[in-house]
Amino acid sequence: MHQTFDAALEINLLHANQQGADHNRAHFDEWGITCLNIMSSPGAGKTVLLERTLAALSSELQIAVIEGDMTTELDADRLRQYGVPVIAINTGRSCHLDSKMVAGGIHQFEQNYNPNKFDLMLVENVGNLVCPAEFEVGEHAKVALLSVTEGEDKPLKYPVMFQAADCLLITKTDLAPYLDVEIDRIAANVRQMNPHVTIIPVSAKTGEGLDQWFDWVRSNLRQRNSVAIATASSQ
Ligand SMILES: Nc1nc2c(ncn2[C@@H]2O[C@H](COP(=O)(O)OP(=O)(O)O)[C@@H](O)[C@H]2O)c(=O)[nH]1
Ligand SMILES: [Mg+2]
Repeated sequence: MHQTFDAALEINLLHANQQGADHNRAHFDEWGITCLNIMSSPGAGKTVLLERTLAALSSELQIAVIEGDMTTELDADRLRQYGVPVIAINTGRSCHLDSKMVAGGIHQFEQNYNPNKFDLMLVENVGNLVCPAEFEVGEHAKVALLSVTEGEDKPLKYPVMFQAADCLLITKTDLAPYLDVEIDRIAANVRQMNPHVTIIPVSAKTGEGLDQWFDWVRSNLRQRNSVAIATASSQ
C-alpha cells in the first residue's frame, strides 16, 4: 500500500514536471532557440566543456547558459567571463534542475535580454548521474558526460542517464593511459544501453574530439537557426 502511494506520487510529480518542460520548450521554439541539457556526475567536466564551447562557438552563435548548482555561483562566474548571459539557479537540497526552476531562469532571461536574438541555450544540470535524466527541463536534446575516471561499468549501473542521452561524451581521455580503463569498453557498455547514441571521446585538455562535439552542436541547431547561419555565411 505504501509503495503504491509512492509510485502514484512519483508519477504525478513527473507528469507535472513534463507539462512544465513542454511549456519551456514551446518558449524556446517560439524564439528559435535550441536547448541542450548537459548532465553528468559531479566533476566529469561539464563546466570546462562549456568553457571550451563558448570560446569556440560564441562568435558564430548567440549563446546563453542556465547554470544549475545546489549552492554557489562558482561555475556561473567562470562562464560569465565569456561574455554571454549566464542565469544561475541554486537548487538548494535538490539534486537536479526541474522544469519549474528552469521556467524561473527563462523568465529572468526574457526580462533582461531579447530571446529572439539567441540560437542556443546550454543548461548545465546539477552533478548527478541519476535524477537529472528523469526530469526534463524543456531541452531539445540531452547530452551526458562520463569521464574515464568513473570506470567502465557506470553505463550498466546507471542505465537511465545513458538510455536517455542523445549524445554521450567520454571525457578526460587524456587521463586514460594512467588508469586501468579502456575507452572502447566504456563505449560498448554505453551502446548496450543505447545502441543509437552518438558517442564522442573528448579531452578538454588536449582538444581531442572537441571539433566533433562542436559539429554535433551545430548539426543539432533547430531549422530556423541553421537557415540563419547559412544565410549569414553566404553574405
Ligand atoms: N585532465 C583533464 N581534466 C579535466 C578535463 N575536463 C575537466 N577536467 C578537470 O576536472 C575537474 C572538474 O571539471 P568541471 O568542469 O568543474 O566538472 P563539472 O563538475 O562536471 O562541471 C576540474 O579540475 C577540471 O580541470 C579533461 O579533459 N582532462
Ligand atoms: Mg560544473
